Amino acid sequence: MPKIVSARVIVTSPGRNFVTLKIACDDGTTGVGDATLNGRELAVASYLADHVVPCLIGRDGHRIEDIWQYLYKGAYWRRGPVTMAAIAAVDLALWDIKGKVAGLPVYQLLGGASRDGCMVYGHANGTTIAETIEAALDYRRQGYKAIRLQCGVPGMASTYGVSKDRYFYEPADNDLPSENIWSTAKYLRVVPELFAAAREALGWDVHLLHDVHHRLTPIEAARLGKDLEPYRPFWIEDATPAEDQEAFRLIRQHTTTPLAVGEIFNSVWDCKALIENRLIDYIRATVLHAGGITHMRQIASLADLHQVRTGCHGATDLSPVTMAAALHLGLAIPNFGIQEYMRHTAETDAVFPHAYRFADGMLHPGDAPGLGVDIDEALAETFPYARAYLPVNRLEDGTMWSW
Ligand code: KDG
Ligand code: MG
Repeated sequence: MPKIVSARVIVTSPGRNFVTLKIACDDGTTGVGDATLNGRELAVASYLADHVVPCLIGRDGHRIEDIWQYLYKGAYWRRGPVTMAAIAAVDLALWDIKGKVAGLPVYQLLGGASRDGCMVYGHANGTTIAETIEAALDYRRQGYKAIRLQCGVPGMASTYGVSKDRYFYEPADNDLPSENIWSTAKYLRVVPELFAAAREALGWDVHLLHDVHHRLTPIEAARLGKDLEPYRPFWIEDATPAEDQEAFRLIRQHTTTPLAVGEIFNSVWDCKALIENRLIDYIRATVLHAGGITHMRQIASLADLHQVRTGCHGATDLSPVTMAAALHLGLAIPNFGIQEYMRHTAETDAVFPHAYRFADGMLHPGDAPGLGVDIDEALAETFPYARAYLPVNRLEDGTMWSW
């Protein structure tokens, strides 16, 4: 048995902040896990270093399920993004170690490949519709089969989800949170225009997606879903906040546009009703924020029973460790749908060398034993932590957006 002899928390900021756990065993094997929680990174770093690491030393690193249960149930305080990101980091590192000991890529341990690769979607952004279409055409030329479309809202100075950079999008920007102003009426006018222009320019042989970032009430989301139906979107994402899972029933009653939600979920309990009542089509929870491969596999299995597919979160605040783990899981499970792929910067890729590769609109995790990703600790040390926050959203009259 590989006995855990050390576990270190590494905080680094190669362009943005990442928290990584590196576990080492007495047989010399090491494994890496991602524990990044955008804008709240140090809370997870402390949870791990102060409360989890001391409990890991001396344990059998092969006992992944038992360690998961021990950390989840044993703590008494279940769930929540900080806890579940910390548990995920341990879980990913242990799957990495198991794969290395077995000499197999993790997807083989999960049942083997169910497909040749994981279809991904890229982000086409622009301040205007024309700019977004131009970016989308660029993604098409690179072979993407699915593209997310976001554009600025006329009359609004800035829009969350619309990058200043063509290829790299980093929503967490300031030392203190910046503020965006939001108008639902203006937004609901521009998105159907964006999709009409996109179908005109790109045709019908490409999947088009859109992220609402939880900005609408259920009835407003239903309106957007209906208005987009002629353009057959692959999904609209996070149409309304989902703490109240029942809210999705109202959207569902009004539109056949597929619904995706869950990038901020951290447990199967956050989506149980959504899945069992078939109120969504894609579940966006991730191996990082939903407790690792062990728990995400459970969510995916529940979803499979109800014909819901995965469409896991894959923004840049999820490190290449999460991307690798998501690809191993996505390659293996029967109900993989699509994987978000926001490319990391060259600095991030250098700190996290990885085996996954992009070709023909798909990502493949590669065949290196384990997760096929590591952290270059010497390089990581050259990028010190820099506090950064996600922006806050307000309505035009200055109030915080309600539920
Ligand atoms: O940390 C928050 C980002 O990951 C999120 O805003 C990105 O909504 C997002 C997405 O779908 O990638
Ligand atoms: Mg999103």
